[in-house]
Amino acid sequence: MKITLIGCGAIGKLWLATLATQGHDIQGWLRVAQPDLFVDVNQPDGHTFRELIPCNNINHLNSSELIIVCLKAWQVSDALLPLLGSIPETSPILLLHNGMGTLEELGHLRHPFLSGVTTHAAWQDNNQVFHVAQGVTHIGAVNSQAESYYPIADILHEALPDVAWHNHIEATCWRKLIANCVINPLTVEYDCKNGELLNHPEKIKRIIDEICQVMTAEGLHTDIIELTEYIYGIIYNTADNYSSMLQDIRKNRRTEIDYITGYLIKQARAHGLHTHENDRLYHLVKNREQQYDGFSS
Ligand code: KPL
Repeated sequence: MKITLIGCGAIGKLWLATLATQGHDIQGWLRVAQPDLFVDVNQPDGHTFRELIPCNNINHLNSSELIIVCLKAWQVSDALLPLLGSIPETSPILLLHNGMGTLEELGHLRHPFLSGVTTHAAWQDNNQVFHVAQGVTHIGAVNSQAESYYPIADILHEALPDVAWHNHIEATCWRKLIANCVINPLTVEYDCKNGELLNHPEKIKRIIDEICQVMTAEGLHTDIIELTEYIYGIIYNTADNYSSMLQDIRKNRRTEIDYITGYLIKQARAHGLHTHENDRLYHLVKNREQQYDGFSS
């Protein structure tokens, strides 16, 4: 399959490597155009992938059958809007990022759009990617044009298992949003690994209670006990990791707080709900961001 992958950070390179290994005709797309990119990925089982992947070829983009976007949430609309005219209108576009709210920024969607969340963990050091935790990627259609594209889940599953198709991806995205609303800003507050949050159960409870009220107002099914178990499951499974938000703060990079806690607060306001604990954490992270002189890329 002819695929363009926009955004070549750690998770993007993991998809480039695994899809190229499956024989797909894949290219990368970088903000600063380059003819190719050296992709060096180290898998947990010791397998390595070290190859040059072609990049930024407009003819390839014009005929790509699938576009995968692995950018940070705040980069999506600026990167994607100028490219939409060059992507065939029948080619699905899969957005894979933390947080919610990017679809609203894209306006009327003519292409089939898919949304997804992943629990794979990968980090990059000196251009070497380390795939440190196997996970699951959940994907699904966000507009009616995309509903018939469920076979993409099998294609992606062959490359980087597990991939699961969901008929109601919004509910799955909300679950990941809750995990991010709890773990990401709290790890910034305590400057700690995810696992250390087990010492702060009262704060975790307050955040989850507020989110459940918003989800109920949105008409989504919520079960506080089940959601709490799900969040603690993620904290245990990623106990030794630093959250992506804390990594961004430590590197003076813009965080995804506007699309995580910021999105939750916006939805709460629309229903006339107060979210005191989430408001506090939102301002804490925004203040930390403002302490840098400028964002580094
Ligand atoms: O997705 C994550 C992130 O760090 O952004 C979590 C689930 C919090 C794991 O670290």
